[in-house]
Amino acid sequence: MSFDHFEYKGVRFGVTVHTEESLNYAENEFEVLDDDVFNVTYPKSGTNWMIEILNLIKYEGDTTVNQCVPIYERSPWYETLGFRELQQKLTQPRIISSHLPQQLFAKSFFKSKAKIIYTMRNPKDVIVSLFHFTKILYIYKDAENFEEFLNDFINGNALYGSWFEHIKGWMQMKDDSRFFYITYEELLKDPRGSVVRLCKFLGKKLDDAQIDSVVKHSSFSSMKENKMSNWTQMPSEVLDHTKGSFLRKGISGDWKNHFTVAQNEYFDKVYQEKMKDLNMSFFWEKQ
Ligand code: PPS
Repeated sequence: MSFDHFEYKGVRFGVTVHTEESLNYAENEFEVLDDDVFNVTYPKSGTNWMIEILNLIKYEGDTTVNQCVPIYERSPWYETLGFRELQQKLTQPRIISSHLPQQLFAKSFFKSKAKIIYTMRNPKDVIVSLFHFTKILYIYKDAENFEEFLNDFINGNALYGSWFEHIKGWMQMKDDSRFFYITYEELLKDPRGSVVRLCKFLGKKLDDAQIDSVVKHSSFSSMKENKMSNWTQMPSEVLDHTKGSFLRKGISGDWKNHFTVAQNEYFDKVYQEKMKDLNMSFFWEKQ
């Protein structure tokens, strides 16, 4: 997976998306507020879905903000260039996105009462989603074949580094009361139950109609129709809308249409090896 990159503390970042300075700001200077809510993910794991859900919860099911502010401005990624300007427009409680691995996260978070919601997705579907995304996002060079792409992913040669290290790093916080983790697959299987659990974690009391509204307006079809959520407002120099959509399929298991039997077996072997020291099992391991 080829993109102009530099390394910050051993992790790959994208030239024009990040700088050494923006990452240093995120890690060492950014002041976390006690009521901040962080939406943290490895890329292509459901970040935008969670932005939509969390903002709808914040506004108790009211869709006004979700329909007039672009999703990437509602909850910007605080490690990226341009965040400082967008930050001025955020209202409390701020909902802030990040793809940073745990070891590079804001130091001030660890002294705060702020909360993190960490969303994970079957890595095979992450690979497929990312593979298609590289065809439309300007920072990526011409898409390689899937085999090379898979090997880059496995070796951590990706924007924001290794998926395996990301999961293992963040799972160190799994028992922290400020940390909530969920999977993309759980969101798909039980969107209402997931929203109820999120409200509980956030201390938000929504009635049934408000919860219904959150679920309805964060569905794949609603987001795909909402021009403030479907990334169609992003200039074509950044996202080539002729080659695909940001909201592509929104399903679980699309990897079965991309992996060969041999690639799948190889990935399972690597997965077991790399994840063996994490004493957790995930829904997707049984698929
Ligand atoms: S990014 O670029 O890292 O911020 O992308 P991210 O938002 O994490 O992931 C994009 C994938 O999430 C899918 N998506 C959804 N799936 C189901 N329901 C809803 N509401 C939803 N919103 C976004 C999106 O389609 C991408 O997955 P793929 O598999 O490519 O369709």
